[in-house]
Amino acid sequence: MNLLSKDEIIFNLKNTLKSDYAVSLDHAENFEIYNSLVKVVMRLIAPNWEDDSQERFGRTAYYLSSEYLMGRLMSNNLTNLGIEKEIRDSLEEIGLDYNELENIEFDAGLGSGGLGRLAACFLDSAATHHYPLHGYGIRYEYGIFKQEFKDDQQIEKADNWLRYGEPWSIRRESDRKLIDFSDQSVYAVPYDYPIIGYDSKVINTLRLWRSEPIEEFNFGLFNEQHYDMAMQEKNRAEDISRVLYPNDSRREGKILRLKQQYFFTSASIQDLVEKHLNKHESLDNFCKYNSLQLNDTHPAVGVAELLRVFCDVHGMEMDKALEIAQRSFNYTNHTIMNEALEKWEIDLYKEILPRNFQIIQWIDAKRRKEMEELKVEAELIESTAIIKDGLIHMAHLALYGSDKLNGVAQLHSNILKDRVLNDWYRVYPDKFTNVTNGITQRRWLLLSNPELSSLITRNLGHDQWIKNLEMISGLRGMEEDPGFLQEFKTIKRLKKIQLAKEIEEKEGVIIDPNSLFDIQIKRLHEYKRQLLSALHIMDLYYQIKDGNTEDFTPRTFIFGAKSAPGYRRAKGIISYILQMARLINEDPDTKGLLKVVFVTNYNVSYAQKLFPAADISEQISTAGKEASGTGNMKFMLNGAVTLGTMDGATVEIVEEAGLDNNIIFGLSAQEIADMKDYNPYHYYETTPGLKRVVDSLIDGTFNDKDGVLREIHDSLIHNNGWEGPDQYFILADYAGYREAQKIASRLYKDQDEFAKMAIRNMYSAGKFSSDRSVKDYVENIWHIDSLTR
Ligand code: NBG
Repeated sequence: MNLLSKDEIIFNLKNTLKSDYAVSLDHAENFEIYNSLVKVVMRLIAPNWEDDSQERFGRTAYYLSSEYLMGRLMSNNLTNLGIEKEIRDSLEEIGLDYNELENIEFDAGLGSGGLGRLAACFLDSAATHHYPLHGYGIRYEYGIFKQEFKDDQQIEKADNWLRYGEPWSIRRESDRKLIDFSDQSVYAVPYDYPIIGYDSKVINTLRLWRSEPIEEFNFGLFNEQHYDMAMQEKNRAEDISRVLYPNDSRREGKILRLKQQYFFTSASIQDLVEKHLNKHESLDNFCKYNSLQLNDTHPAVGVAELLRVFCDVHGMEMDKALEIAQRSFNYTNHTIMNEALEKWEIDLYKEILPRNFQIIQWIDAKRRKEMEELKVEAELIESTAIIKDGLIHMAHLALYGSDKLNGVAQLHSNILKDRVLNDWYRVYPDKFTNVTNGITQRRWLLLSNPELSSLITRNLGHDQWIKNLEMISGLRGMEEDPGFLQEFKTIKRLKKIQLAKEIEEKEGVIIDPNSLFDIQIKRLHEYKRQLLSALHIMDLYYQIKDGNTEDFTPRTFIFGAKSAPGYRRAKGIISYILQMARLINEDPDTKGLLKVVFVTNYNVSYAQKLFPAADISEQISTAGKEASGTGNMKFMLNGAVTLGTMDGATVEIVEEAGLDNNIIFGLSAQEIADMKDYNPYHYYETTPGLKRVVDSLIDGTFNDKDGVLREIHDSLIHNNGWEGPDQYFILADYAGYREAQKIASRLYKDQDEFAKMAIRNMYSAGKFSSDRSVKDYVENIWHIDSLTR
């Protein structure tokens, strides 16, 4: 890559400000400077990017995902290009502050949690290691909502992330695709984002589709002064890519979601077919050159859509097209929670996508016949049906249409085989495989924690861990070196001070960096059990009120989480924690002992400040429910001790870092599965401290205007007719959790020993790089070669 000198950077920046905004540096707004700077960088990478998007001769992998949680792009891209320092220095020279510009950038929040962040990590890893992997998704006009708190409740505001423009993407009008639904047609217009690897010559592409009307607006109606009606079609078209996960509590919302899925998947498949035919004579060898990864079931419509394009448009035989589909697609399952294993009502589906539905029917019939020929028992044929009980089972379509299915951690993959998809496993054992998730150490250590990164590099004597995280194990034993130990502790303290400052500014709460920072940051969901932690905090509070503070380790509990807007109980749990935080923080008796903070609008940028500052990483989901978790890996890499259950990838974390260096409690996945006639009431009555804290939900301690706290309370101990009590075994695990917390606070008293545990976690994190995950996909699923440059 041709790098620019400082003078050239300044010269180009000034010129861009002139040409694009007609302002000189002295009068420019920060966002104008930010946008212009990005444009300078875009010009720098253009030649390489063009080469890489033209190439695609060899076999290439494509990630189809409804979510990409990219976060901010500038610092990541500049670091990966190796020009962050030059840019900083250049800006300084003209009196500008890089950090201020950085704060101008909105997070690209086109995702809601781990699944979307994983997609972003994979793109980074593939580009870094020269693998041709491109992403396809939706360019939502508004990303994940902006969270605010009012009267101790979450409220959602539109995330207007495009307000200042979108300098990192290029709109490619000429590549637009026509998308037909039964009741409307729209254009899918692509916006391409460069995916810049670290110290890499390869630039991959994330292509996000925007939905636009065929006709801008109805001139005739406008002329007749029916202004709203004149814009109706335009709005309807744009609604398709308006927001991430529109509320689907009613039929209209469900239709919109289905349209979103078909919209981006159809556009992507049309695009791939076109690209393929530009290079090859026919579609016969499509599966030789293209590997399509279905990220969960959102793009599963693609199986039938590929058949439509191959057969209806290009005249291929259905049987042959299905065979090619089955060799092109692979499917990753990210959860065993029922609500995410998508099923569509036949009537709704048929109404919107009649042809796609016909094809699914054909596929399902074909599957039945094939299984009959294989002499599969009738019962299995029925249970694995794609269409049954009035519903289309998208996971089954994805499975049948794919070569491989993978879970995202060993335990999760085993649960898929043994329980959730056992019927499929019995028929197609060879489809099943595992790829344990990972995270990119570039964003989650190098960028988020430069201080720790530098300590690692200095002590290893090289920085190869940035591209090969396994190298970090070279620090094994360093915890016994007093100098290293001291430096680690100093850095941890520094990161805690930085976070405390951030929290004071943003949340108006003062926290003490000397206290133990216990952090739980993830989506709010009952299975993740933020409530378990909250109940225990009440327990500590009552202990303080009772005067039992001898030996008390001062602690700060930090939560960050968004709840789905329509998820009543999750919102109730947020409200409970917010009220509790106020009660505790305002009570003079807790001074110097206990603080609780629920950070507002938890997102990637906030996460980058939170992970490095943690002492304890809370990973306390009901065993068997968390498919993998990736936050657990980010904490580990930044030197935190996991306090958690044996769930998801935490099982593998403990395998790598040792049981002695983490604090594990609770029922195992097997024990939970074996739990018959679970009686939480018994625990409620007999577990020390439990009854009092559970009752704090309803005894008037907190405001329960809409009755949700009572509902949560009752759900813990009563059978409500449609579900058993305490679905997530909070009461059964309470004693274990309380004990684990005691152990944590005892361990923390010996600061050196605690830091040693944290360090052992850090240097054992090598396996959890997304570079390794991507290599696993490459070797076992995608079978692509790295590009030589
Ligand atoms: C999430 C799981 C996490 C997992 C990520 C990435 C969904 C549907 N699933 O445990 O809950 O780490 O996927 O695989 O978002």
